[in-house]
Amino acid sequence: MGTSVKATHGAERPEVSVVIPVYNEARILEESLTELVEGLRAEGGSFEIVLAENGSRDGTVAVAEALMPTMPELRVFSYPHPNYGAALREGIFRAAGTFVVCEEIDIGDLDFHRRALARLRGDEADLVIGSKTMPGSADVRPWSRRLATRCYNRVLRATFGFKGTDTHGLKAFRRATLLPIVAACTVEHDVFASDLVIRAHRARLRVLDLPVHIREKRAPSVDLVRRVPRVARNLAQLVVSVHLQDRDAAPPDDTGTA
Ligand SMILES: Nc1nc2c(ncn2[C@@H]2O[C@H](COP(=O)(O)OP(=O)(O)OP(=O)(O)O)[C@@H](O)[C@H]2O)c(=O)[nH]1
Ligand SMILES: [Mg+2]
Repeated sequence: MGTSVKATHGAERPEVSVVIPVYNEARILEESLTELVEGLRAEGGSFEIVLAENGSRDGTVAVAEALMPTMPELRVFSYPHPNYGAALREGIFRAAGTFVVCEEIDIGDLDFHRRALARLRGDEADLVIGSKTMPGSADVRPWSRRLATRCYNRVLRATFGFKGTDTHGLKAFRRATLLPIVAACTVEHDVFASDLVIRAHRARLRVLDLPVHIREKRAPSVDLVRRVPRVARNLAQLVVSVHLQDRDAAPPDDTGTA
């Protein structure tokens, strides 16, 4: 089903894979990637950028491919239908780095990369979340989206007993540790990010939330209200999936009803 796969990095595995789902981002792609790649080169470590595109109709892939000759760290893959979760999941599977940083093209927060990777290299955490709601964070997105994030977190708390402070957005992890969790995720689109974080908590991985300062490079791309029905549907799927997992993991009933 994949339409194109391009890889120009050498045979050696980079230390860090930065996975970025992109959808209709032609307008900001070159500027954002250039800033990110120059920043990462200045850090001095080995890295690749995995652009996970699906369904764009604005020439996003052509812009990315035009950058590849001057950005040997860039890899691009593309599928036909828009799906944030499917793109992120596939990007994580394709990542070659020891560590994976999940980014967004309208963010590019190198300060988060530095702080998260320091914790991962020091083996202080398995999964680091860039939290938009915990003390020390600064979120200058429109009030409606800040409110949506807080309401969504409340739903996750009430439904799954979620103890963290954020699930959507920036995250970083040691790839080998998280791969089984990513493989177990069942929900796509936006809620994939929550599926991943909730499963990591439930698997008792060490999940560390770090505050981030969120400043987006462009206005929201998808209307918030239009996202609600799909998010609700995907959350319902996640409830069922987690319930079934709990049921399958429960010890057999030994009450002896022979
Ligand atoms: N591949 C892929 N990437 C997507 C899709 N939707 C969003 N993205 C990318 O995911 C990242 C975050 O998307 P945003 O639209 O900024 O989403 P957000 O900030 O979480 O939420 P809003 O800005 O409120 O819509 C960006 O890099 C987008 O290009 C999609 O359907 N497919
Ligand atoms: Mg955004």
